[in-house]
Amino acid sequence: MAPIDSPYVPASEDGDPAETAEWLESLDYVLERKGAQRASQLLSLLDEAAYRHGVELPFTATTPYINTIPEDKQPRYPGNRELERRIKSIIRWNAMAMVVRANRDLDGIGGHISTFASSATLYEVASNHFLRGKGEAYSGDQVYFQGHASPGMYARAYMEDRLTEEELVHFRRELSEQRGLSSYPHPWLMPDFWEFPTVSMGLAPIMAIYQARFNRYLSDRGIKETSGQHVWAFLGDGECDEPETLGAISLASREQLDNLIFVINCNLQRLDGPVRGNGKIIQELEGIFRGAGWNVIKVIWGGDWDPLLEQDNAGLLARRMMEAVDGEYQKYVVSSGKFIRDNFFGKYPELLDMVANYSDEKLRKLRRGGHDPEKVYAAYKSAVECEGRPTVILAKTIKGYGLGEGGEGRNVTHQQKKLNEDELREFRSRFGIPISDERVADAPFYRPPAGSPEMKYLRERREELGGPVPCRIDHPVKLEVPRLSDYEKTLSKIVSKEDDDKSTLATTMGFIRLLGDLLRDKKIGKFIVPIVPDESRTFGMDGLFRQVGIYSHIGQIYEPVDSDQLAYYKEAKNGQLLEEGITEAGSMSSFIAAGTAYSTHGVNMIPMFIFYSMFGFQRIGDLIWAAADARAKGFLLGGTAGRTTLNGEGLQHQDGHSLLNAMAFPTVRAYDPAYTYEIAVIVFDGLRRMYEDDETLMYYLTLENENYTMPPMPRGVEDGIIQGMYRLRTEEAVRPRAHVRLLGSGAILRDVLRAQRILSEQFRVSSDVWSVTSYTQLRRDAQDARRWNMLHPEEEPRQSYLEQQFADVEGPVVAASDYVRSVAEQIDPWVPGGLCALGTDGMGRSASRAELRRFFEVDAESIAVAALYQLHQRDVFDAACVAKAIKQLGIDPDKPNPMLV
Ligand SMILES: Cc1ncc(C[n+]2csc(CCOP(=O)(O)OP(=O)(O)O)c2C)c(N)n1
Ligand SMILES: [Mg+2]
Repeated sequence: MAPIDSPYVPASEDGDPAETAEWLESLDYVLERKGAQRASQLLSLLDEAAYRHGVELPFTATTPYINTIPEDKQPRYPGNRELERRIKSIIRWNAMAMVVRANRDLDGIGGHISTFASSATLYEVASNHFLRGKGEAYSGDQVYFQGHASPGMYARAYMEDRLTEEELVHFRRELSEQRGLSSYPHPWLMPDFWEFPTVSMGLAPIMAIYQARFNRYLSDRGIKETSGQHVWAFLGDGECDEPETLGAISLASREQLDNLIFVINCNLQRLDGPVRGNGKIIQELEGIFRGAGWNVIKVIWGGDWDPLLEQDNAGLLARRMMEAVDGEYQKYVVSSGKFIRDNFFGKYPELLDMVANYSDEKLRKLRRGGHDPEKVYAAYKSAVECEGRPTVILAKTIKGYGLGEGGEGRNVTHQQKKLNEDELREFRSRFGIPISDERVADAPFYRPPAGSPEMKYLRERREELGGPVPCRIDHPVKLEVPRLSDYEKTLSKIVSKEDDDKSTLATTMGFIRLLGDLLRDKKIGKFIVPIVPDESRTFGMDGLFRQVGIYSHIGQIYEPVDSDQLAYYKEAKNGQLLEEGITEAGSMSSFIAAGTAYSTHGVNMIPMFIFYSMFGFQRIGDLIWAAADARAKGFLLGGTAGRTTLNGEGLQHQDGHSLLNAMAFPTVRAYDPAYTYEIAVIVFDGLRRMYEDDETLMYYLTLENENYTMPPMPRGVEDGIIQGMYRLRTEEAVRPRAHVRLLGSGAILRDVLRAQRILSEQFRVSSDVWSVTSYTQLRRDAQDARRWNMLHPEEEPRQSYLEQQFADVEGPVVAASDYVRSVAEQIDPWVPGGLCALGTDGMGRSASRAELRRFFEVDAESIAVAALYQLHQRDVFDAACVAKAIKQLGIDPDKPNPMLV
């Protein structure tokens, strides 16, 4: 039987060895005389001829379980191995000590030792020879560090004199007076250090892919030359189970992103145990990445295996390597040399002979590729030199390497945070750290003296590579932006024509027209990055195809089917629109790359990502959270918003809660505008705050697809629109019986206005109607004022914007929106007597808008009834009066509660 997951027939099963030998000799001859290229050509011709004759070759997505780069193709190691080893050992020690001490000082504070222990060589070779700093022109590499390996990054920064001992002592003490080091890579907490948040697994790889593509975009559009920059993503093998990790890899090969390198630390373990105990994660990943067109480099065995592989003419060792599964490889880590001899080599007598003169100790110490700097260097060099394809390096390592009894290779190692005195001593001795027996129990940090060869070497290497990594540049990058007053003409294009009932439009169209004009703006036009996941036509933005072009690195090599049309599908190398296809996660990753370009590239880019609002915060909320952590700026536009406004699509499309999700994101200002002028005001406010005033924000605007009359902007409402509400219309009833306050948002504002008329005409109730653009902003401001007042009880209390607005008007407050009631209920604590919120709680339905609004009880009639009931509760109306109104307005009092059906 062939070895598992290998298409190769082992020599032992060969039916005609003499014939095989002849063929192999011919191959040797060609290789010797004509070289590898000719051999490859002949083999592919043979392959093709065999195929034509109906010979079925097994599908080979994988190669044998040995290193991709053979020993004789390994370049010379350019560094000082001995100094690098000493530096690495010290970094290992400090990283471990940092976690151990943090947990001694505060039990349960957490941290990870074993992840970096397994990947120290991967990082150190990269840091000494490859990862380039930003230099003077933001010209360096962009590096995504595996989140759980952060202690190693801090330990190196300490060696590089970028962090102090005090800071190391305060690892994970982010609230201490002395700056504490953040648990994981969080630019939000360490804005001059970390660039990319990575700890939510699976996000780093997809963000890295789109970052690499965005770098190309910047070059292709002539905005910034990025051709010398690489994007590196250091990942875990367990992390590859996240759908986001592998979900976008075909984009990277399709776009020929040879500026992208994945380094997957294959320590064969994740948190609970083996990643693939019964299989081999490296082979599985190789097959996937090769299938997707990546350059795959496997770094499985260290150099001390080379002499054994050299002798392996019959391929028996390679076969045995392929046979053993990861669960067994993990077991060898914790086993004696004798066990390895008996169990691994002992399977075949020939292999036992091969290692007959190896001591047990030597067998136990045979290294894995990811712990061998020469093998790792060879892989990196080959990766940066690879052209036309992205590279993934699959490096086999040991989780918890060097921790010995303290966790090396054990299933519990991921959670290991404490070492006892013996384990510390053992670790110290194994890595030769100059700390005495007396002091070792305290786990002191160690840094060689300033003028020592280690410190000199370290500094020189980083200088040569252009500066420190990781490093985030935190200077403001200003961009002058236009004002709304410069856009009077646009404003007139997005409101309805007076005296023309047919002049209606949807807020989506209003936004798209504004975007069309902004893209022509001399100050900011070229920096806007419109991003759309295959919904341009839904949002009516297909006109942009022609206006700015769809970005494609290779341009357009076909004549588009609609080339005779005005808005034809124009792809271009300098295209501006990122038409991402159906991937909200990919689009969000592009948003992050563009929205952080001010710090990664020193140029303000303005992403405007428009998507189905249902598939935004709900579906890719974790990426939006990462964007907030990364201090991204830009506009998120939730199209087809509103549970009843997007009426025909049914419950999986109808968004009635993205605003509820959005409220939890501190840097997101979320708005639910009703009119196009509100959109314009919000967009210009955002442009100024983010790009001129350097506020770290993202804007979320819901956009709706219901056409209605868009009135011109009344005077003096701009501030209210931005703060979250303004009074739109007051209607005094004839001989009024009462007064109410009605709040409306989005498309439901029109039902609120209709309710105002019903109340006045049919029930003699006067009212004020307010357009509420953002309950969340109102609440944040009100909360802030309340908190300040509480903490400053002796001072003149502050009044929030919301309280100021309500100061001079009376009456109950009824709010209605196309979102769940909790969105409006956010302001309840500041409404005297409480707020009655109507909303669209429940599962959506496909029906007419009118039917849906009645179903969810947010139509004008339902709003009027709610207002009357509020008045009844305040003894203005009696119960019979409300019951009569319910009847009069045609509402079925026994209809089912929409929240439950
Ligand atoms: C999305 C997400 N889910 C779960 C976790 C919790 N978690 C942290 S590390 C880890 C295991 C990591 O395994 P691997 O990717 O193999 O990394 P290693 O530490 O082995 O290098 C898990 C499950 C997380 N950080 N992110
Ligand atoms: Mg792992």
